[in-house]
Amino acid sequence: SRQNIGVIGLAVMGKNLALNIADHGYTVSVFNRSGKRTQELLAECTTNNIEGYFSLEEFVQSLERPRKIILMVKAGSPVNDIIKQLKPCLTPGDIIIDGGNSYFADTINRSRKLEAEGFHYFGVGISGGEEGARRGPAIMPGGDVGAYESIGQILTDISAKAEGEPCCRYIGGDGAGHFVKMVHNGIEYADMQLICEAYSILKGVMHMSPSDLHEVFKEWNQGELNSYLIGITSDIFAKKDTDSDHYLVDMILDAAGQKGTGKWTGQVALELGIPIPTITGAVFERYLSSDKATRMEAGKLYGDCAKTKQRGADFVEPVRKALYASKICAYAQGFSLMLEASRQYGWKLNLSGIAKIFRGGCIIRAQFLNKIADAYSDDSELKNLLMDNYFKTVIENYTQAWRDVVATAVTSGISVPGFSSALAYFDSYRTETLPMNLLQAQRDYFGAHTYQRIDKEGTYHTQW
Ligand code: NBP
Repeated sequence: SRQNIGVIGLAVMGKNLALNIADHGYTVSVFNRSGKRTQELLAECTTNNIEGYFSLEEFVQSLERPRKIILMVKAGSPVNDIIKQLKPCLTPGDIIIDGGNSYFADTINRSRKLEAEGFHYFGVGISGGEEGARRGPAIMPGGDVGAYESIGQILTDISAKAEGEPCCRYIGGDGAGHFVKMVHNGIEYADMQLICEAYSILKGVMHMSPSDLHEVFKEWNQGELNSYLIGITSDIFAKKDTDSDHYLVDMILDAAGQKGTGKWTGQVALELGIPIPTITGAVFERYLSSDKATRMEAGKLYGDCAKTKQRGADFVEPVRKALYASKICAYAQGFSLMLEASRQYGWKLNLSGIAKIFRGGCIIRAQFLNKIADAYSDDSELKNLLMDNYFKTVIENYTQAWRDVVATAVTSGISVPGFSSALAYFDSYRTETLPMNLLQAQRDYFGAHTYQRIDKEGTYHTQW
């Protein structure tokens, strides 16, 4: 009998996903460009549910129809290469599923082409890294809703479960799944940056050691900040270096890497006209950090040009509040971006459902996603999370502490692009009268761009 599903690409993600699918009782055929990875997987696995193939044609022939083939290859041209090689072996109705981190616009193009040729194409965001792929990732499938019936059960079975619910649900047409995964990663950038700023402040103004910080984050993880990222941060602060008598975190070079999904989120936000300053700020801060040599030079040039404020133990709680309030703004930005993309691309995204998917398997999994899910299930047309009652109450209660923390950091010369951009986002968002009357006057002055008036209808131009 033929196999239920195929996986192409057996690096970290594909291999673990194949094992996960096999664990759930499905039979899986696997193929990799270089046979070595296939041999390794076959040698390593103990299940009878996996069959390895060394020819793409035989691999395709081994699958039941409609064929379901998951690609877990590097994003970009490898996906095009594989599709090109696969097509002659396929039959109309077969389903190609790209589970990698492809750019959503590429997915839209591939999807249109293949659907026109009679095939089905899914762009599926899969989050959770190696461990997620093996034990249950968050899964965001985008593609033809009819074809989803053939793959939905398998994807749901292998996904993470949060509070008993699968972290997988149909997201929308063509690029929707990859778009949502991209925004997930953008939010992840912001979330990580905000945690790093909390660390920077606590270290800077309270001289906390890694073991103090371990305790602080451990406690924070018991409350409303409870999340995977806060949990691993607490673990990280407890880890001693094996090559020195320091904590490992103190021995790690402060130059951040990235793979580009944060950058894409920023680019798309600029195109769609949605402000996400805390997310883009996090991307920029990684860029800034990566040139350590120049920062060292500038550090010598400017020396100590700010006087560090000293704060006592009662400053931990304001920092926690500032972190939570900033985090709310970062998520508000990411969800606003999805709302606008949903409108412009016609995806009809269910933002409550998406918040629920993020609760398990993925990097930003957190308690507070339940609050976001509630906000959008109470009002699916909600313009911004800041307009929701629960979040309004938190921000109102925390805003004084938040301002105090940002002011302390700024006075002390501690860079807090995340905390401060989130606060500025909130302040701009809630300000009825921004100084853009002046900006409109400037535009009209030098470019005759015209302006509108507050007291009467029409478009005006002045000879300044
Ligand atoms: P990589 O992104 O490192 O890709 C390696 C795989 O791509 C290998 O199987 C390789 O085959 C195959 N490949 C390449 Br490269 N070029 C190819 C081509 N022209 N034709 C056919 N196959 C080709 O693997 P990964 O880290 O497992 O990630 C897979 C996907 O999942 C990526 O899109 C990634 O962004 C995404 N993702 C990764 C993570 C993570 O934590 N790593 C998390 C979430 C999503 P070879 O063995 O013959 O070189």
